[in-house]
Amino acid sequence: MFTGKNIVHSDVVTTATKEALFRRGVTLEDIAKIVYEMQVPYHEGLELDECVDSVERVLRKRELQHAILVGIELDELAEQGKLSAPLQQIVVSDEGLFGVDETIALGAVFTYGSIAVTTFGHLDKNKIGIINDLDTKKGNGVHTFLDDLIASVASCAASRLAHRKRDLDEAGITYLEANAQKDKPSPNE
Ligand SMILES: [Ca+2]
Repeated sequence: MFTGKNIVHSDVVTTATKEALFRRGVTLEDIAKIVYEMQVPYHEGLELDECVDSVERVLRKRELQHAILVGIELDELAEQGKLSAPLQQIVVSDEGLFGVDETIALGAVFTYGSIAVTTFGHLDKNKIGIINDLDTKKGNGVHTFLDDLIASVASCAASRLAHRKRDLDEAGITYLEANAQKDKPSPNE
């Protein structure tokens, strides 16, 4: 019978997700910088704060939260040598044919549509920002899942921004104007 007793509140999951990223040395700004790099060619007046905001919003999505919690947990257990053989060795060595890290991360981007999927594919091939930092820091902790999860969050946030830009275009305002309007006190204040 469904009693709701075993339900974890969304806020708890959101907090745990952000804490897991911070614990692994990843800030929202780190991810936002990737979003900025991916989207600035298409967005006149795009600001890093917009990208941070977009990252913050996609991190409220359960699909992403669950992927992040599962992936980071596996990285951490592998780091502590707590996985059983042969999975322990496969995760630690970030074996090229493993692919489950990418599958989990990719599974979380579908909710943001085709722009998120193609951005994820691009980031998988062209590691930029903190994804590249993690890649070059190999041997310094296990980040087999983390790099793909960051690509996933960045792709979703980039797609969200792209769609927002389209909405603004249709409303006849640019990012610059929208930002300026946001900074203005509302007439009722
Ligand atoms: Ca990986």
